[in-house]
This record gives sequence, structure tokens and C-alpha cells, in this order.
Amino acid sequence: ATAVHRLDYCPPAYWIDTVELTFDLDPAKTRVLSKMRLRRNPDVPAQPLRLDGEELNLARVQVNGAGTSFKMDGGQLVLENLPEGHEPFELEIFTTCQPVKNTQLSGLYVSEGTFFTQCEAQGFRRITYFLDRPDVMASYSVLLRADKAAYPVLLSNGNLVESGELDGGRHFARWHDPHKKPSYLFALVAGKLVAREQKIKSRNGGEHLLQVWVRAGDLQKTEHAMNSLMASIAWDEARFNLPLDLERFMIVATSDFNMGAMENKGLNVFNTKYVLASQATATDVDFANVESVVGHEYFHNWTGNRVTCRDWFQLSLKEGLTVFRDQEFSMDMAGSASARAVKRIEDVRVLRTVQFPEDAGPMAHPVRPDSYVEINNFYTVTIYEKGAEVVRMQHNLVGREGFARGMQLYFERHDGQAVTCDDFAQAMADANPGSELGNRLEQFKRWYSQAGTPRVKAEGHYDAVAQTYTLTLSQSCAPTPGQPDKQPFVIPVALGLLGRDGSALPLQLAGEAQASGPERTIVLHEASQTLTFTGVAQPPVPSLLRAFSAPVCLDCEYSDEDLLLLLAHDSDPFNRWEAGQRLMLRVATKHIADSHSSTSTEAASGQKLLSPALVQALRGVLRHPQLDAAFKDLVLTLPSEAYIAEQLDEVDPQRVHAVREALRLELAVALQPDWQWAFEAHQDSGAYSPDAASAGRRALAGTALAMLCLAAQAQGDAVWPGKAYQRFKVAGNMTDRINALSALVGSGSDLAQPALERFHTQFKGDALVIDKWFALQAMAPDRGGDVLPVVRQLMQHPDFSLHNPNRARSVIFSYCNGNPAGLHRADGAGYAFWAEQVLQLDAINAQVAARLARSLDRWRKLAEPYRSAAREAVARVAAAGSLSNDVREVVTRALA
Ligand code: B3K
Ligand code: ZN
Repeated sequence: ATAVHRLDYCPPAYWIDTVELTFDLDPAKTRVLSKMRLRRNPDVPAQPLRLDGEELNLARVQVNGAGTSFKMDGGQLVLENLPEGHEPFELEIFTTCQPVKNTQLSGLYVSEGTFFTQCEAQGFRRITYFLDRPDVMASYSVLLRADKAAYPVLLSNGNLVESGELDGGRHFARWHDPHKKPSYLFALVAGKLVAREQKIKSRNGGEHLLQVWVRAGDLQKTEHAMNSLMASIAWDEARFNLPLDLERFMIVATSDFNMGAMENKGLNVFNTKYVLASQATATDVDFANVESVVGHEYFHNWTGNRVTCRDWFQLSLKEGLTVFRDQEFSMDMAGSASARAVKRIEDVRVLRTVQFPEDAGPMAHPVRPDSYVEINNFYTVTIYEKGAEVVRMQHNLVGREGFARGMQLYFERHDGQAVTCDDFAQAMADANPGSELGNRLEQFKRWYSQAGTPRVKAEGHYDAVAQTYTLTLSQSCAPTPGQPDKQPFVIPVALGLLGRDGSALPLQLAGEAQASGPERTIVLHEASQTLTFTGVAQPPVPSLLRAFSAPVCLDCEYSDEDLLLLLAHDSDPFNRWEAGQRLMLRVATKHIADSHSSTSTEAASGQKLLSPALVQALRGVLRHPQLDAAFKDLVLTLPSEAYIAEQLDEVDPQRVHAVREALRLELAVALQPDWQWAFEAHQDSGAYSPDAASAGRRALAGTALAMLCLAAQAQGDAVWPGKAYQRFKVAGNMTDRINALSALVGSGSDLAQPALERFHTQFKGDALVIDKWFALQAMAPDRGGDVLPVVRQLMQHPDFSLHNPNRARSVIFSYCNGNPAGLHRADGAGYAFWAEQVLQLDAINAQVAARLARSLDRWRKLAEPYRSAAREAVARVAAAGSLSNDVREVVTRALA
């Protein structure tokens, strides 16, 4: 397989105006007849038609009703003798495929007896020969035929035109999609399903039918998804003036799915994980995820479907923008300013613990990549989450109203087109002339072309005599693969200054006539810029990069006192949280670096890692009368092992784990009475509701219980584990139940095993809950290498299957990505397991295998003996015969 390059883009040599597809659905052999009207693209020199195809059996090709010559070239079907001139002609292709043998879950496949399709990015070519590229937009009519008893429901995109009976117990349904679309948005579903239905009226009076299709037993778990869909529709109308453009909008759930969900036009296909939710089986986080993913896929209807991508290098055009939109939707749904901040912190946490490492590793790529071997490897946190940050910066540079104007102009210009990231940024800038974005568009666009996380260094100096505070901001960005030198970025830095009493100081820059409000955004665009604030009566503490105004690492030499001040008083909740994280990170890295003393002896000798001042400050947050529970929970949670590791030059994962565990225990013991208060003060009263405020209270109570169990375990006290077991048994919702179970597992209590057994008995048969049961065990804190044998044993469990992606993720990914201390064993056995599983999975499902292959990306950062052992495992995978392109690309880059 060779790389595809962005700059090689050429428009298609032909356009496909209409497609009529006829499916005779049969799991073993499905027949597909495709009748297309094509015409030559007048803007491109005459050339043969080359259609993409994969794993197809070709039976017949006809042009304008007569047989024609063709040849095969590298999987493509090549037609050389097509009618000349620019008149449309008809091409008919008859193929068959084998859905039941499709373990890749790309193209047409069978899940629990139901047919599903997944076409993004290049699955349509596994259904029929086609110009399988997003800039070819066609009008689709689909005729589905199948056995009626086995497949009573037949769905495709658009509107149902006709349906009826056929001979031999078969039936049919004919669908027509009124909107032109690229092939990646095609979908069909056929099987035994039932729907929750809802009729709605949109603002302009149009009537729409909403459906959520699931297996019969799951209907009562679809209310939240339907509510989320209705909320999404209302939100997009209200916030962006974007209406639902279909009479019918369907969501269908499947338990075999490579990712979260897919935005096929009018027929979204979802992983059950992001549809089904009931208080008994889904946690608050699951409820929030359902809302956010339903929103995300719905928002794609405009950002992705109405305006799509010219080529796959532009993937972030739709993904970055749609993630930004779903983040904003979740924030608006959460309500209060503080709930918005909580969502922002959660999003930034993902960005920093997953995307920053990607941007610093061998797979680093720009938001708009320049080349790829396998496009499926580029559905990354960089394209999605960093892409969303790049949109967010544009939003912040032009303001909320300006952004709305930019969106409007984008749709005025490009509705119905396949466009580029440049087109989006241009519309934003053109709608906002004179703004910081309008003035610096070309430089701003380096965010799309340069990979890597910029570092911003801030150095402040207070001059008591002149009453000035000078702040120098400098930026740099480390080399990434193929990009040794970086040009300066446009970096919006939202900031404020705090006085020693915690008050917000007015901001007045030298040369300005008067002070402005207590917060403003400075746009750093040079390598280094110096700001002078005047009329500063006391040495201030700067609060920088408020609300995480740019996706950068901020280096600022704060004293502990400065950070304690920010933690206690910053009016920006993000930076308040960040100050606490910095303080805890500082303690962690100091003790990790101090390799002479072993942490266990420190703990045993009663030596404290956390200063009394920090403990007191954390207690202050925990007991604070005004702060929200969700926010307190975030502040009181230590930075993850992954995030701590990211700050180190060389990582000993066992050391990171030991120090973090020691800190966790210390926090548990030092705040014991406070945790007890927090647990008791945040009990649910009344009916379950997954809203942000109630979820926050449950989260804090859950953390408190985990801390109480941890402290109790260390003190040999059985009271709290007993309480946790009791709560586990009687919990009225899955959040409280799994939190109690996790407190037992996490503290290593003897009650963990009986609780796990009870849990399995209670929920066997509910796949999504059993996934949680597997994941909890695979992510249990490692104690002397005890997790790997458990993981191997779990894979022997009758409920385990490598073929179901959710199940494979619940065990293998949970262990390899969610349990650093379990994976990084000095004996290398974790790496050997990883290599084994990558190879096994690759024979089944290349996309899933390639995701797993990413787990050891950053082997170079490891200390010995981990480094050599990890490298060897990656090399072992790379050396295996018959690797998929997907896995080969990942391991090749990892070793480069
Ligand atoms: N667009 C899909 C992702 C498709 C992934 C293909 N490998 C889901 C989403 O981002 O909404
Ligand atoms: Zn998306």
C-alpha cells in the first residue's frame, strides 16, 4: 500500500448524477444491482472510468443497455470504451458480496441477524463498484428485497416511497433520498427491529417523523436517545438557524460497530452504547455520552452532509466543527456557568491526556494531514478534538455573533458542495473583516497545517516603583515527523490578574487611556511579545489561558503560594481547577524524580508528600458552600497516570503508579472526615435524573466512597467496605452501583470478588453492562502484576468474544490503554500480550486492530527495561506476515 498525498488531489473524471440500487439481501450471498447515470467531467481531460471495489464478485457490466469491455486494475474496475462527448450515459453493474463473512464491519455486514452498513470512509466500495470519494455527490434510490419473516424492517436513506409483498415470503421497500450525497453517507438496515416514534413540528411548521430503532427488548431504553434527538433539533434551529431538512429522521442501534456512531443521511447508525440508557443499566456518564453522540451525529446533517469534504484530508472540516458543535450543545444543555466549566474541563482533560501525546509521538499529524496510507487511521483525536479547538479559537476570535455570521456565510457559499478546511476559515474571516481572525487568517491557518502542541512560556516582572507589570509571552513548537521547523501560531491568550487578596485587578496596557474589565484576550502571534500593564498597585498573580483559550502547554513559574491563591480565588473556574492540578502534579513529579527513596517506605514511615497547605486548600474546595459538586470532584481528582507521564522526559510507569497511589492514599486519609461528610451530604433524594447537577452529586459521593474504602483498607477497618457493599446491593441506579463496586475493586477489598460475582449474575444477558464488568476488572489497580493474569482469564470467559468490538475494547483496550501499571511490566509480559492481541484482532477487524496498535506508540518515552521490551513487541508485530495496511502503517510509523 502506498501513501496518498493531499496535493495530488484531482477532481473526478466523471460525475455520477443518479444511482438506483437494488439489493436482494441474503447473508451468504447478497446481490447488488447498481444503475447509474454518469457523465464526463468537462473540466478534466478525457480518461477511462476507474471504479473502486473491494471483496466483490463481479457478474455483469452494461453501458446504455449493452455489454461492454472492461478490465481490472489493482482492485479497480476500469472502463475504457465509454461513449465520447459529455452526454449522460447509463452504467449498470451487477455484483454479489458475502455479508455474513464480513468481520471487518465495513461495507454490508450482519450483526445478530440484522443487516447493517458502514460506508465511511471507504466501505461503499465493499458494496458495489463506485467512485467512492466524497466529492462525487449523487441522488440515490434504493430498492430492498428480503425474506419478510427474517427481515421485517427494511430501511435506507430518505423517504419510504413504496413497500409491499413479493412471492416466496419475500417483501420489498423502495427508498428515495431527496438530497444528493457522497457514497460514504449511504446506509441500509434490514432485520427484526422495533421503533420508538415521535412526531415533531419544526419552527417553520414542517412535520417530521423521528424514529429510534432497536431490538425488541431494548425499547424501554430509548427514551433518553429520543429526548436527546429532539433537544438536538431544537438547539441547531435556535443556535445556528439550521433546520431538519428531512421528513423522516432515523437512528438505528447495533451491538457490532467499529466506532461510536455514523451520520448517514437520515439514517444514523449507532453503537448500542450511545443509544440505550436506563437508570438501572447506564451510568450518568453513559447518559451524557448518549446526549452528546446523538447531538454530534445530528449536527453532521449540516456540518458534514449538506456541506461535505472535498477529500479525506479535509476530514476535520466536518469532524472538528461537529465536535465543537456537540461540545457547545452539551454545555448549553448543562445550563449553569459552572456546569459549562465542568464540561470544558472534561473536554480539555481528554485533549491533554490523549491528543497532546499523539501530537508529541510518531503518529503526529496536522489537523489537515498531508498524506496517509489508510484513512481509517486518521480518525484521530487530532482531527476531532484538536480540530474542535481550532474551531473554538476562531469562535473566540470573532465572538459568538461573528461566528454565527461566519456559519451563515459558509452555508450560503457552500450548501450542497464538497469543500476544504480553507473554505470554512475563509467564510469565518470574510464574515468578520477587521477581526483578529480576519486580519491574520493566513497565519491562523498554520493550526491546520502544522502538527505539534505549541508551548507558551510566560514570564512576569513587577516593578513596584513604576507600578507596572510586564508579561512576556513566548511560543515554540517542537519538531514533528516531516516538520522540523515551525512558524509561530496565532494564539489567543485569555487572561486576568489577581491581587494578593484574590481580587481581580483592572487591566490597562501601556498607551491605553483607561482600564478595561478584569479579563481580556491577548493574541500572541510573534515568537515573543511583551505586554506592560500599568497602574498595578501590588505584585499580581497572572491567570493565563483562561478557559483553556488555546490548545497549548503553558509554562509559567508559579510559586506554590501563587497557585494556592488561584485555587482559592480565580474567577475563572478552569484556571481554578488547573491551579489545583498544577500543585498536585508538582508533588507527583518531584517524588517520581526522587528515585533514591522508595515511596512505600515514605508512606510506611508516615512521611507526607502533600503539604499541609495543599491539603487545607483541597479541604476548602471540598467543603466550599457554593461550588458545585461536579467541580469539586474534578478538583479533588489527581492528574491521571497518563497525564503525569506526559510531563516527564523519561517514564517509569511503575514509579508513576506507585507515587500516584501513594498520593491517593494520603488524600484519602488526610481528608477522611471530609470525605465522610461529602459522602453523606451528597445522597440522592427523590427520583433519578441524569441532569448535570444530580450527576455531579453522585460523582462526588462516588469519589468520597472510593476514598473512604481506600483509607479503611489501609487502616484495616471493615466499616466502609461493608457500607460500600451494602450500597452496591441496594443502589437504585447504575451510577451508584458501579461506583460502589469500583470502590471495592479499587481498594482491594475482600468484598470485591463476591460483589463482582453478584453483579455478573444480576446483569448477565445485558451486553453493555457486562462490558462494564469486564472493563472494571481489566482496569483494576495493579498490585504486583496481578491484572494481566486476570485479563487472560477474562478472555477465556464464555461471555468474551474477539469479534464484538465493544467486548474486545472492554477487556483488551481497557487493559492496554486504561491500565498503564498493569501493561508496563518489567518482565515485558504486558507487551507480549498486546502484540498477540493486535495480531489476532488484525485477522478479524483491521480498524479495531489498528486502534489497539496505537497503545505502544510512545515506547521511546519509556525508561529501561520497558523501552527495549516495548520496542521489541512493536517490531514483532511489524515483522508478522500478512498485516493489514491499517496496522502496518501504525507500527511502521511507531518504529520510524
Ligand atoms: N463519521 C463517523 C466516523 C466514521 C469512522 C470511519 N472509520 C462518526 C462521527 O464522527 O460522527
Ligand atoms: Zn463526527
